[in-house]
Amino acid sequence: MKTRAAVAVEKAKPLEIMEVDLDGPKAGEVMVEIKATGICHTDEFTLSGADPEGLFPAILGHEGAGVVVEVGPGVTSVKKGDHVIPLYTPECRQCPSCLSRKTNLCTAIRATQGQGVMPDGTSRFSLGGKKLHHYMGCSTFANFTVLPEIAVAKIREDAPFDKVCYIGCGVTTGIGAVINTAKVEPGAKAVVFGLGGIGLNVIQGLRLAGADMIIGVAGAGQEIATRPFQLVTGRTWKGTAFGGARGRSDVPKIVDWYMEKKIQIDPMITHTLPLREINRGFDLMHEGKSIRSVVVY
Ligand code: AHE
Ligand code: ZN
Repeated sequence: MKTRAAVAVEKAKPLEIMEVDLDGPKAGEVMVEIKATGICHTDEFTLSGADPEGLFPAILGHEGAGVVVEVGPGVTSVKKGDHVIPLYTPECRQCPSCLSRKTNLCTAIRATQGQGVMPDGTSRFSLGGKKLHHYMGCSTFANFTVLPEIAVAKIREDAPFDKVCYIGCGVTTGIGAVINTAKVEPGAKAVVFGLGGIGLNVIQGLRLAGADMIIGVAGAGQEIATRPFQLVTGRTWKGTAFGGARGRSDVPKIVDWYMEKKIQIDPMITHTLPLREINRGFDLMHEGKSIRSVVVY
């Protein structure tokens, strides 16, 4: 079939809106009609050419929400009509990483995902017979995309796509960094470096966790340093990917928190654009005028 998509034809060039070919889902895969997608700095990082895993031509985008329109053979956990959020960190519940319960970094399909292809080593996207790469296993800058079943989280049907798409990356990373990774306790004091699309979600995570004092500091690109003594005496530095969240298990709960008004999303979505204006979303990010731009199909 054909689908509209914003294609990253080569690095550091604006995305090009075009019709591309999309093959149907194979075994264990689902086709999703993407209804909305956020534009994240990681899309910009890859488009700029700085990402060591960046491949071109590709269909970028990893912060989406949509509806399952077709399932391939053997798919059991979702069905046509289900509302889903694509997961760049999947959750297979079978690989050594998932079974260890020590990490959210499922390794089931990480190798092929990094090569811009589906788990069978091929791409579902093409243009004039030539392969287009998938991106972060999601490619949400296409109106229709194909994902492995283990890389979609089924969510409630009353959640608005143009808001909960942000849970596909920024919201979950920020809140999860506090709850899952730092395990912040009530009464804690916290300093947040950088108040963009992630940092603001770290702050609302800290409020949820009951932090006493939250300090707003530093701009993007600045570095942190400390005396080794600080670490020697017990402090730790930690990184977090997707907020330590296990996507299929945790993302539906975060959608519930939004619907129950326990967390906010709307004030951080500063711009909503049609697909043909997606490059303006990148411009707004460069100019520091947006927190999150969301593209609606
Ligand atoms: N591909 C890059 C790294 C990009 C990166 O750090 N990705 C984050 C998600 S960013 C979301 O906006 C991540 O979770 N990575 C873990 C993973 O397994 O991809 C590189 O340096 O190669
Ligand atoms: Zn992101």
